[in-house]
Amino acid sequence: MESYLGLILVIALVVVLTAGGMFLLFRQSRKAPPPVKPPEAPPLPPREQAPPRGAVKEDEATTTTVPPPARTIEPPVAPEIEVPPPSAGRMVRLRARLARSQTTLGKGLLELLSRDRLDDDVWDEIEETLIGADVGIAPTQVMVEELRTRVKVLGSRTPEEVRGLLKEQLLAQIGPDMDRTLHVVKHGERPAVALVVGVNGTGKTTTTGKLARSLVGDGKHVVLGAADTFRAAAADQLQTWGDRVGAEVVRGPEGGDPASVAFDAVAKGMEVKADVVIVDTAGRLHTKTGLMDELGKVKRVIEKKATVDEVLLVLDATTGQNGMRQAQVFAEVVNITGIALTKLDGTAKGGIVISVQRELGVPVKLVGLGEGPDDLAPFDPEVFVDALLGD
Ligand SMILES: Nc1nc2c(ncn2[C@@H]2O[C@H](COP(=O)(O)OP(=O)(O)OP(=O)(O)O)[C@@H](O)[C@H]2O)c(=O)[nH]1
Ligand SMILES: [Mg+2]
Repeated sequence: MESYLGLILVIALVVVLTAGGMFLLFRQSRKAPPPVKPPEAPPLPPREQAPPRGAVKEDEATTTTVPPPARTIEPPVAPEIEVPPPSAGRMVRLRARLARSQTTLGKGLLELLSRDRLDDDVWDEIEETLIGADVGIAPTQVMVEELRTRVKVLGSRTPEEVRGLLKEQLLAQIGPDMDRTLHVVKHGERPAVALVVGVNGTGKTTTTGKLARSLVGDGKHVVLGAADTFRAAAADQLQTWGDRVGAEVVRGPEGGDPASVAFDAVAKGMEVKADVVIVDTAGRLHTKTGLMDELGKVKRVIEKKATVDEVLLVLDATTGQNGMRQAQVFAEVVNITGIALTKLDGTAKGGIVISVQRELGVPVKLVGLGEGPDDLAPFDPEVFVDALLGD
């Protein structure tokens, strides 16, 4: 009996131990495994700050920078002052842009005029090419008439003769003798003043900035006036241009009086004995008449203090006849002294140089040939025609 009891006790002990062990095991398996901590991601390399909106692109080929560009923005450094290249020889540097965009005009005409037989159909095509490139109807007729006479006299033509003929006729229409100098020479102690006008989007602010660079490159002390108070971004855009070349920018509150900003800019120019003050204006206001009234006022207010030496009308070469009509409206309000023809790199209608001068009776003084900071050149008719026709 006693041995039975012992056996039962042993069995009970075994059962209790087995059950306890299984219970522990079961609890263990129901517990979620401890979360595995992912390895720490390596810290991201410090990123360079994105350039501000409307900031200009670097043209490394032509711009020297002092001091060498900083890689990061920390710690904050003073804005770099660039040393832009001078204005001379710019059009030669940019002629490839013209040659590329004006192939229809130049090469097209060369090909047509080189044909053995120049019948009426060919002359019609020549006429269409000129009109299609915005040369304008009257100048086209003069050119075609001249070319017909000259070709008759010549008889058979060598490629050199055809090229010479075209060059001569295009140059005659462009007016190689027009005075294209920018009036930016100071009057004793008083700075010269240039006013930049035009409809919105034509490239006024960009041209003002590029011109400031180019004048700084020519050794002039420039002050800029941000008289486009229509939107705050306009003054910021000009400020970016000014900062890059160390040109002071005079600005006013958004929605403020543009004439008063222009006046202050001229006053600042006089105070710091600048050579040139360039005033950028708005391309739009709430009403069209308002804009024209405002421009007239800006000019009159400046004239209380200084002479407005140059009124540059900025015209977008891609807008053709439409742009020309707008130009007329400006010409009636302010006495335009020169045209800055922008975006010539983006249109095949280079003939607008001829028609706009004819319509407004004012020379093209500057041409915009790209969005780069140094893509503005003093207009040189000879280089222009050579670029159209190729060497
Ligand atoms: N391809 C090319 N683009 C140009 C040229 N000139 C200006 N632009 C571009 O035209 C656009 C408009 O230029 P802005 O200078 O802001 O024009 P704006 O006349 O001041 O415009 P608003 O202030 O709105 O009246 C910008 O994207 C410029 O980069 C040029 O010669 N060639
Ligand atoms: Mg602008």
